Amino acid sequence: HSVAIVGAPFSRGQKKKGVEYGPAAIREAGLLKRLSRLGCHLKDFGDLSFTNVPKDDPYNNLVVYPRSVGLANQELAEVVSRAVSGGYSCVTMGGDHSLAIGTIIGHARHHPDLCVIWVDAHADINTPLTTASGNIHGQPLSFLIKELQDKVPQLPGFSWIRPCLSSPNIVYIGLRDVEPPEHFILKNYDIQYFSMREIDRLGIQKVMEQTFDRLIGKRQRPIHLSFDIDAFDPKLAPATGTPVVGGLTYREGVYITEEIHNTGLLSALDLVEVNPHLATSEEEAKATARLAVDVIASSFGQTREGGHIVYDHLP
Ligand code: DIR
Ligand code: MN
Ligand code: MN
Ligand code: MN
Repeated sequence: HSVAIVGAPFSRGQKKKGVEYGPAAIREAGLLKRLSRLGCHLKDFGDLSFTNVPKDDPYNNLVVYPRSVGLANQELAEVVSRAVSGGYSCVTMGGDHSLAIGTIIGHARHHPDLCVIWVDAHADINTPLTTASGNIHGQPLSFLIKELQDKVPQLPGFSWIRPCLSSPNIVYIGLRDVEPPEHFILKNYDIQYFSMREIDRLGIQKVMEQTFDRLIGKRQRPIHLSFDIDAFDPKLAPATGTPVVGGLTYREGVYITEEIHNTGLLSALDLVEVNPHLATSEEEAKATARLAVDVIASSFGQTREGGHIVYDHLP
């Protein structure tokens, strides 16, 4: 198993300082060692440094840093597509969730038939015209979904972007903070979601069964997992920009990633929105980063039951 590691210390998809330190925190929590111990062959692309865009005025007096987000994602897409073309599964550590624009487009250059599992408290599907916050990390999917493009204006810095996803090829897990225009889009474009309510009702096992039925039931395709750490309950992942009560338990989160590993189809993973500066203690920051490492490790084969090599003779 070959895994590429990309740090994307990018924060201009939202307004809070500190999410650019996510990659360093996840590295410090021991990501590379954990993946090596699982037998992954690693290629570390390091933490990218994105080109600074000065004088990046808001679009419509509202949507912040469009040129910075556009250019950083263009640079990131290049790296992800190189990694995936080289035969690696690509792990991107954020950074805020706007970077999924670049990772998914980069991934789709090599695997145009990919599907997306979006694990998040939020739907991240506002358009630049429906957004209330003006933050692009609440909008990435709007730029990627083909069926939505007549509703999405082109932002400055976004002219390179081509939508690469079809709405039936996305499934959400963990939603619990969806704005009215986003809910309208989910319903109107027939996008499948399992909110926290569906997890309560069905249990996480049935949720994963139905997720795979929808995405890979008819034919196998590469999976892009975009995992926002705020999908977890804030008690487990306090160091994040927009925590929402009532989130995933540790066991639900790990079950999701164990099942995704078991498909053998995981081809790219984003782990985003770890913001060590928003923790109220060092321990909170460390716990959130450790949780991110657990999510990534179980996506690449770490199991709770353990594992073994075949012994000739037990010592
Ligand atoms: C909100 C929050 N829906 C927005 N989104 C967040 O800004 O559009 N996404 N926090 O992760
Ligand atoms: Mn998100
Ligand atoms: Mn979120
Ligand atoms: Mn494996």
